[in-house]
Amino acid sequence: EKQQALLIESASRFPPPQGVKLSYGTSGFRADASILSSTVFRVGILAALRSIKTKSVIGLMITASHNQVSDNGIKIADPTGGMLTQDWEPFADAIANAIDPKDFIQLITEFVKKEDIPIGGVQSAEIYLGRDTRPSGEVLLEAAKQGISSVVGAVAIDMGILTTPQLHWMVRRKNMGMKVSESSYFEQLSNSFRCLVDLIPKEDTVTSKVDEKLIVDGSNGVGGEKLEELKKLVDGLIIEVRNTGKEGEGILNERVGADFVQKEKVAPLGFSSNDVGIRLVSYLHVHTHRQCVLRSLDGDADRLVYFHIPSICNMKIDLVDGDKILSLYSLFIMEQLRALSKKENSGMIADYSVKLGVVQTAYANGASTEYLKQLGLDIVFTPTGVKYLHEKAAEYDIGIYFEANGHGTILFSEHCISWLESRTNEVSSTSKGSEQHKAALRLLAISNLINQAVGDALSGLLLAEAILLHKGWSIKRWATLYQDLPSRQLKVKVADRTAVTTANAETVVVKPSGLQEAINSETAKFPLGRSFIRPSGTEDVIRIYAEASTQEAADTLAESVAEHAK
Ligand code: NG1
Ligand code: ZN
Repeated sequence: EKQQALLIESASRFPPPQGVKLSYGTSGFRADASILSSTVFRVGILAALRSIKTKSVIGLMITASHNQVSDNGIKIADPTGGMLTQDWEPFADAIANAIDPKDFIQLITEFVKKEDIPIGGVQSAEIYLGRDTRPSGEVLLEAAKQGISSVVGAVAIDMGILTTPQLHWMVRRKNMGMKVSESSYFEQLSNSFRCLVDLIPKEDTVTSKVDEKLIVDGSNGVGGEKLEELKKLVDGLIIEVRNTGKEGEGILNERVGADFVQKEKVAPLGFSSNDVGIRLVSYLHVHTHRQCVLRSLDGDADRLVYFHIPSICNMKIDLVDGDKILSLYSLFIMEQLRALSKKENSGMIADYSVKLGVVQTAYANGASTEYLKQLGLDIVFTPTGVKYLHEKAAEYDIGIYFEANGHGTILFSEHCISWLESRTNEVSSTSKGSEQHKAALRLLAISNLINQAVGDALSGLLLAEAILLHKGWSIKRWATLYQDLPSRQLKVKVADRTAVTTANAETVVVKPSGLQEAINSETAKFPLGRSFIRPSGTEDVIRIYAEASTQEAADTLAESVAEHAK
């Protein structure tokens, strides 16, 4: 009764927008920030219910990642730090779109009953709130707080401005019974990075000063700001952050960021031909690049791609995308596993074989898949969207997943971690310092460095850097692991993106009928041709991907497939 009254009263303050249908896509709700207050308020309620139901801390992140600055969005972190369970997505859609307040209340009442959620009981609810640097964040934060406090016994804790992966990391860690703060996040990353660097064989370190400097494109978002803080704790890397989002530096995600760099294959603003030969990085909410190597982060710092500008003559970039990051990680982890299973005289014997798996999507460059196959890896494909990749990767002892756009991470099973721990503890003093011992320590350090809740540009960057230092590789060397097949991505605006449905990890169009046949016949015209279309989960568009033996062929194929999709 009291609960109903509270909901009715608070809901009236946040009327839903008319004439828009919102859906909880691959990354929560996203839309123009001006229409989102009601949605965020309602997701606040959902988060509180989820917290009571799971008896755990739930995270609520206000961000629209690589979308333009006027957009915003909201997504939920489940108790493990992963994305909201898919079972609750229909409820999220239903309450976000309920116009009539009575329907809204009824939806909640029914759901609470169906899920048997003990509101007002002994179980309290705790929700961690985070937001990126978008100006609309503050107003939406307030809406979320009001949604949360309209559920009896629910408490919102504002964790401030954070990257998306930071918030997911905090939720995961809190639910593992550990203390949580931003400084513990930075410490864990920098300590485990140091650990990996200390384990680099000494004779190799001389050669490893290959790229002097790492220049990071912060996408004018939260990632740049956080990297500035993290870099103070990281020895052994010279990091320069550009597009930090400070006054006068430029606009969030406007011609900057990992999404821009990866899709457009051009250098972000703030990078010039003076950066030739540097390692550059770009992240979605952050990018990175290294002197003669660049990298790029994205708007909420959950994506990471590297690039470099090979020639002074033009600003064409050589992109080192998520697939290549995945390949670097896979290669290094395989090497450590191989070292671990070698029987030395140390008595340390690998008594179980670690199941290592790699997860990609249809966007993975065909050359990367070929390369990983040749390494002898087990590769599986899922639909686009981190939740699918993450779920699949969790089936392995060590599961590595990446989307081509730089979103990915590495998951270690509990069993694997305790096995590695026992490997490092049990060894006799004589085998300390053996190759096996070091390999186990490296794998443990990786498990601490990499954000196992969700893809994280900051931790992903440090891992890539540690491996490059270990191998003494420049970005150029890394880029030559394999040569990408030329590819092209296009999108077409459509009135109803749900008109297209797909199967087989989105590689085959099911509806409308006949479309797949048309795509097949276009694709067959090109050597090494591969093409697919799918509805975006985050925008009102159909996305087209094409790959072929030359850039011209990939472009032509993409355009002709796009014609069929219109
Ligand atoms: P959509 O809009 O569903 O293609 C995009 C990315 C996904 C994922 C989500 C969430 C591409 C082609 N798609 O999804 O991989 O990262 O955004 O951010 O890059
Ligand atoms: Zn993002």
